[in-house]
Amino acid sequence: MTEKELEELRSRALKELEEVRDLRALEEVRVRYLGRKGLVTAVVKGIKDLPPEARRVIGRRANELKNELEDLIRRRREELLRAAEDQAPGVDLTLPGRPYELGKLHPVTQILQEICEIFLRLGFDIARGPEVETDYYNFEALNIPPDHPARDMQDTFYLENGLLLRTHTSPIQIRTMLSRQPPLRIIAPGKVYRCDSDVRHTPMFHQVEGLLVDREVSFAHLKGLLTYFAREIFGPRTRVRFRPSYFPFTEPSAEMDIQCVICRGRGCRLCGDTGWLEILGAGMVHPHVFQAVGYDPEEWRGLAFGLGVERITMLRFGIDDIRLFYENHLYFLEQF
Ligand code: 2NM
Repeated sequence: MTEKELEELRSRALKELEEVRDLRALEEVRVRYLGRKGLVTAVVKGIKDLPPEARRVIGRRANELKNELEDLIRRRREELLRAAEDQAPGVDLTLPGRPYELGKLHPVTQILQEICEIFLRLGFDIARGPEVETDYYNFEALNIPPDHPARDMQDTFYLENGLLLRTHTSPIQIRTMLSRQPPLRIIAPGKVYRCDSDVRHTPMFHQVEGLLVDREVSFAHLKGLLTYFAREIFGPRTRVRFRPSYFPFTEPSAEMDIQCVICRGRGCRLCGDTGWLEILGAGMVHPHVFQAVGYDPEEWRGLAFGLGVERITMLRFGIDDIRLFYENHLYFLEQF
């Protein structure tokens, strides 16, 4: 850096300052010359590397230029603020702007995505389907007979046209099996509806169901897959157990529990002193379901499972009231 170059830098800075018409442009000039990576700042920083005789002269001139520019910029800012005050009296242009807050994904959405990602990594495809369904896809094809309690008016929202709101995402599996040939690995995430509303139930909630169809699929695969899943969601040390259960669309059927996230198995209010919490239902696809979709039950085996996303989300985050998810209070939602 020579004295001449420094003089040129000064002329440029003065000219640019002259052309400034508003605070934003002024700030741009300030940053360009005096900012952390500014042109004058660079010169000042470089002084120590100059030969001793240049260091004295250039050093003094550079610091003079820095002080001069700081002074001019401060004066120009006051001038612009005064001019603005004249045009809009009473408006304080130095007030900071309104904070621009970022939104967040709903906790249920976060966990829904996390669940889907676990199964995507394992090679499952995501399948989707309509929320308005027919009796056939929602019940009949799933081996749920006409007199089954799950069909009760209490549980199902029936529409005037004979259609209904799906009560689980299983109709997606039925539609997928009808349109694709095995082997098959899918998960079906989505909203489901049940005519049920109290402290523990909301009329709409989210499910993820999974289905794997291949030639040699066993109950051991089901247990291994779901144990892996539980440890991905609740941590690698999570203990699980399987209990026999009943679903019309699977045989045999089971429910999986994890050791209580609060008392770790000792017994507390959350787990009803059992030490265990139910997190999903599962089983081997019933031959009647395969017959309904035209798969040969002698050739193909299927494992299937279904879980409630709100329930998993509550256990993961320690939320004790499902209604909090749908009241839209920011103080609740901002925490996740
Ligand atoms: C569950 C529990 C057990 C299930 C079965 C099927 C189908 F369509 F493949 F037969 N889909 N989902 C299933 C099995 C769902 O939810 C608690």
